[in-house]
Amino acid sequence: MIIVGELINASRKPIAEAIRNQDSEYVKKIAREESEAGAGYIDVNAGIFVGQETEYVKWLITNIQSVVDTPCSIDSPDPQVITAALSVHRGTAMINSISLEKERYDRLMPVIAHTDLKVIALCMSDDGMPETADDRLRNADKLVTGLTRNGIPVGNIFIDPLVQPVATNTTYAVEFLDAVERIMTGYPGIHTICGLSNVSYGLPVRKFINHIFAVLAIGKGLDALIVNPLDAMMNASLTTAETLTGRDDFCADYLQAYRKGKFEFLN
Ligand code: THG
Repeated sequence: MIIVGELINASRKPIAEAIRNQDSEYVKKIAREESEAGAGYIDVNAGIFVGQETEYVKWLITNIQSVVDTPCSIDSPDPQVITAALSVHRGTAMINSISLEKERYDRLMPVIAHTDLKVIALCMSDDGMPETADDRLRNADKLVTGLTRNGIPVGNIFIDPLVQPVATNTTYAVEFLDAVERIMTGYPGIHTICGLSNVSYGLPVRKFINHIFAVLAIGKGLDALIVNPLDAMMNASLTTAETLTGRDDFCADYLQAYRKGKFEFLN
């Protein structure tokens, strides 16, 4: 499982505060913690700061990269922010994200074409969010075709089918899960990724719903997640789900997690 650590997001109060106060020590501490907990990428999002997003994303990346080698996932809908962020990022970043929205697609594609960047591609277009698995597959197919034609190898593409709240429409979770399965079988070597919090929007005990949903998605082949890498229960669930779905030879990862005390919180 490829983990993208979600904590350096200005929609979280402590990060917004740290940015406002230019508290680089706090940002570095969270980056170290996410990296040590096993994040393969550190998501960086300053989207709430309209007009200063570019400046703050660059500041965050520079601070993160002063303490860890883990590459960043540059999380912005704005191709100009992503371009500026890439100018300070060293190593191979993840782009979060491209979509079929025309302006975003046309402005971002030339920036990422023929690079070895990892690219998250959202299954949405100017027609809006996808509802059904068929909507997601139609969008995924256009994205894979466009990205590969622009020299992005399929193995560097992370399709985000987009999670919708199950409280809004009880078909939403199933349609998402079906899409994951069809994308993973239809495009060998591709990755699928998502955030989890939208699925539980409007329901109580959200964290529990998010955990179960992650496990179900792993059952369909999901191989990357934008999550809090410090969440012990989530980590235990993810490791175990991978073991139970045939992705852990000799149960080696499960046993290693056990030896490292990752299941002790259950005692
Ligand atoms: N897909 C893609 N990118 C995304 C999302 C997605 N980026 C943003 C978001 N969704 C994923 N990132 C976050 C970041 C913070 C939170 C949720 C999603 C959040 N955290 C809680 C908090 O801080 O209160 C809880 C964190 C915790 O468990 O401790 O709200 O879907 N491509």
